[in-house]
Amino acid sequence: MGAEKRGALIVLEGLDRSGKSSQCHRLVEFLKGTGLKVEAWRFPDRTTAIGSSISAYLGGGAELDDRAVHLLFSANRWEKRLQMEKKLMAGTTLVVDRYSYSGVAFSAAKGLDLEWCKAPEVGLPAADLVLYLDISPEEAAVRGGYGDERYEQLDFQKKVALQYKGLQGKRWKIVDARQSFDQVHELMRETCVKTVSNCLNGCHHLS
Ligand code: T5A
Ligand code: NA
Repeated sequence: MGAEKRGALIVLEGLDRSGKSSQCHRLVEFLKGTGLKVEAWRFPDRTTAIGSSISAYLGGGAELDDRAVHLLFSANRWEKRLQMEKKLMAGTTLVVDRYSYSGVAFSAAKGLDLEWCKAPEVGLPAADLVLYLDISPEEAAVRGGYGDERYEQLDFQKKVALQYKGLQGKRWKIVDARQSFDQVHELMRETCVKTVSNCLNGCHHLS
């Protein structure tokens, strides 16, 4: 995509239980309230055939090779690519709960080669803004529902946190996710409004 006028691709990333889903919905409601066209998306999208295999794996009910799982997560994004691009080009902003960065961070934390992990993500729509909900693995672990799924283990989350650090780039904003629900939302608002406005005016720079 070039410098067309379009919606923004805003991604929320962070450790399990950092508050992504809660903040994603809150942010979408806020942006809608300003009159923008905006939708909440999430990956994995568990509603597709690929997504249901991922869900079975995450729930512990299926054993799969680590590389096969990695490619399933990536394929789950690719199967949504056309729809994502259409929405963005039509001026709709997408607030996405996890994206390629989760794919890379979680698989690399298992010990898979970083470049191998990144390769299948190349060519997917690029995020205009990545909001990283920053919380220590220890603090996330005491939050509700922790431990229900495969990756929700303290030692593993520490490795994921290290991988995320290595992925941070210039389109990232680090948000202190230890704050209250309302405070975290406040911290994200301004930069989101600015990003959406840049995209709608065609002032963004896509690689
Ligand atoms: N994965 C994902 C990969 O390995 N590769 C990939 O490519 C992708 C896309 C499932 C797993 O898949 C892995 C990563 C994950 O391990 P998921 O479906 O996004 O991914 O996981 P969920 O279990 O749905 O979500 P999370 O565990 O990541 O939680 P969230 O969305 O970060 O947190 P949220 O909003 O649900 O909140 C968690 C709890 O904390 C409380 C909430 O009330 C809730 O109880 N909370 C707060 N408490 C205090 N202060 C605050 N500010 C709070 N905000 C929320
Ligand atoms: Na979530």
